[in-house]
Formats: sequence, structure tokens, C-alpha cells
Amino acid sequence: MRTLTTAGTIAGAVLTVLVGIWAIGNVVAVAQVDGNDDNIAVMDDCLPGDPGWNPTGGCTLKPHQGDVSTAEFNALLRSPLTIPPNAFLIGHPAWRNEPSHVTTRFGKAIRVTNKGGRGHTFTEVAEFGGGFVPPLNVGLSQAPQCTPAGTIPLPPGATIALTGLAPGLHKFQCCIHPWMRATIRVD
Ligand SMILES: [Cu+2]
Repeated sequence: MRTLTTAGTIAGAVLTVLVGIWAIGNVVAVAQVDGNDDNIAVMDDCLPGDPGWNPTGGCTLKPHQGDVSTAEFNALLRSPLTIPPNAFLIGHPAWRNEPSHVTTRFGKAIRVTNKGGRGHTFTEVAEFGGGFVPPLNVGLSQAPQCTPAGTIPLPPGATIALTGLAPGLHKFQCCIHPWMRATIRVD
């Protein structure tokens, strides 16, 4: 389904393609509006120093880079707008892929960088589903491709390059936080 080549860890590298920069007075606004770029950022906003993150790898963001405590993260895992006893996975919106849909041409590589402070994966799946951390699945069945052995860990700062994707629509997700999804269309 895919070929993954590890491009190595490029901590601090600026990989986001910036397609618009506007300077208004002292305010500089940067927008990423082009869905045709070849970079995807894997994002979170964990709160550095929150001991709640420590048992599962901590939070490597610098102070002021992240503001989401484990309590808030867990509170936003499920939607309260459900019919009991159902519970629907929503997941904290700060845990996300940007952009979450990319259109690219056959033969081009797509670089995926973890810009968050937590561990993630960027795993191709046949269908979106749960990951390998059952408490975060909230009713989703585990996607067969989401096994610890079948995924490439993407620690903070790491970059992987996706190459050799066949024409068509490809589905990727984080196998830890399964609401972190992305689609890549290869023309
Ligand atoms: Cu994740």
C-alpha cells in the first residue's frame, strides 16, 4: 500500500510551505491555504510541565508552546452530546494533522513532521478505525494496520518521507490518537 522511508530526525527544521505572508503593521499573519503542498505537520498542544503527561512520554514542547493539560485532553475525548450509553470519540482538536487533506502528483514525496510534544504515528490504513491505545478508541474498533509493530513511531521532531504512493486516495491516521486523520490524493 505504501513505501515509507525514514528521512531522519530533523528537529527544528522549518518544513511547512508558507504560501502567504502578510505584514500588517507589526502583525505578521501566515496562512497555509494551499492544499497542494507536500508537507504535513502532526500537531498537538500538550502543556509542558503537566505531570499528567509523564507516564506516557512527557511533553517536549517548550514553555508557552502548549497549553493543554491532561485533564482537558481527557475531558474533550468524548462528546457529551450522545445518547446514553453511547459515547462518541471526538478528541481534542489541538491533536491534529495540518493540512488534513493533500493533493499531490504521482512520484512526489510527502514529508510528515511531528511538530507536537507527544508521540504520534502517521499510518496508512484501509479504513479509519481505532489505534493501539484502547482507552483512546472510545468505541472504535482497532484498524488492522494499527499495531505497535506495524507502525513507525513518530516522536517529537521526527520527519518521515512518504514515497511511492500509488495514484488514488490514501487514508492515514495516528494509531495513538485515532481522530488525527489525513487523506492524501495522488493524481
Ligand atoms: Cu497522535
